[in-house]
Amino acid sequence: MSSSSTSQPDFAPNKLTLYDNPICPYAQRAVVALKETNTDYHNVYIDFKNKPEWYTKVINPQGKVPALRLEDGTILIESLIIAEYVVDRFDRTHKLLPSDDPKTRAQIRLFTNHYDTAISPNVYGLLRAATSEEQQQKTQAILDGLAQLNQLLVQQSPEGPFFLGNQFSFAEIVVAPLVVRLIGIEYHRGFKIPQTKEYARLNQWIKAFKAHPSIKESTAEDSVFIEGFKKFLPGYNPSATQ
Ligand SMILES: N[C@@H](CCC(=O)N[C@@H](CS)C(=O)NCC(=O)O)C(=O)O
Repeated sequence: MSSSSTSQPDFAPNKLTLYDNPICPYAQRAVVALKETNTDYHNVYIDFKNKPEWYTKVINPQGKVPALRLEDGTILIESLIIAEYVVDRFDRTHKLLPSDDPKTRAQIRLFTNHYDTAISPNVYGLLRAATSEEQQQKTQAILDGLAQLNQLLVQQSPEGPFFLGNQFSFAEIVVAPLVVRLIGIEYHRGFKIPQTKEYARLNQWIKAFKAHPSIKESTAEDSVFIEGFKKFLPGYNPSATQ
């Protein structure tokens, strides 16, 4: 992985360049899509505490990762757009986001959309919650959201282990990077997914994708997420933790 500390934009002229930071679940979506499709790319690490000026000027005005620079200089931002682009262009099996099966594509999107709208905001809400009442309420919302996720998994494939049964797909590319970061709320808020029937298919699914090479190879150590989530906690003081 190359460094981002030079004054000129870092990119590879003849191949894809991914601007990345392993702490970020959205950047991991892009990494997993690239790995799943065996796509060669140049990886540029963006240090959030020392972000190069060229990044916001030339690559992504929002200053966020991921961003993907194409061979012709086109810049793509937003993880869902990048992951879909990579899969559409490079997945020769057409199985990650089945191009000939609109219903399955829609079901994958319902699944990813459920996580992004009903679960993720409550995960950040739980970290930010200042009172135990608010923490309980957010914990319950996450549990409800995960129970529904379990149901979506059961409806799609009762056997599993992946959303589409034996086939790893865009559903895991998008959602697994967020689920592996639940260690942050486990550590900071004592949150645990229950080992009960209501969550059995979910637990089976998590175990399967954690062992899957593209997820395993692209997931940072738990300590990275635990440290990274500290900034959401009430009363966070960056100078006290450095
Ligand atoms: N909606 C964006 C979200 C990307 C995002 O929030 N990235 C964060 C890290 S997870 C970021 O780059 N933050 C920049 C910073 O903290 O300076 C996507 O899906 O790509």
